[in-house]
Amino acid sequence: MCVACRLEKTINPHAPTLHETGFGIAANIGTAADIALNSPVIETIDFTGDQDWFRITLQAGGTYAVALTGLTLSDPFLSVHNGGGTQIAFDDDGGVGLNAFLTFTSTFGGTHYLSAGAFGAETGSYELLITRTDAGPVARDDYTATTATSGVVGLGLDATGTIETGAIPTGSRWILWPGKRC
Ligand SMILES: [Ca+2]
Ligand SMILES: [Ca+2]
Repeated sequence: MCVACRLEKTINPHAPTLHETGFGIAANIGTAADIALNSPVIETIDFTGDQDWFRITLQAGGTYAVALTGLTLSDPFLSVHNGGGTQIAFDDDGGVGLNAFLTFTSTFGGTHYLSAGAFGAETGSYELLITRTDAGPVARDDYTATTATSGVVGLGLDATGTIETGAIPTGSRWILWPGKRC
């Protein structure tokens, strides 16, 4: 239990233990805490200067919105870091009031870190949320559903493809013919 919590418990044994919940979250790329898109995380800034880093894998070219909203924390501060821990974006008061909010477009695919912190000596609980704001990757059709298809399959040979979207229309018929396109 942290010093502040011990003091709080001494004064009021029934005080909530908000200060303990995020105490073990590292402020570096060694963090064991993860966050997923559209899944808000509630944790705490436990002491002056505390930062909680959350790991997430993002796609190159994706545009993301990150919101750090104070619950008992009155002045959140947010930053985004690349896989090596270098800061690539930050915000203090881009949200409502003193809350932090930013959008950024990832220039590379892979591990990123979101850092939840506070301005000055603030402590308290917060909610961190990341969402994707662009349409996401466009599904690429490997073979068309017309006679113009480039797909070829022969007897005794394997052919692979992916159903990227939608469904096979009702009444469709598949005909296999040696050495011919189907
Ligand atoms: Ca913490
Ligand atoms: Ca702020």
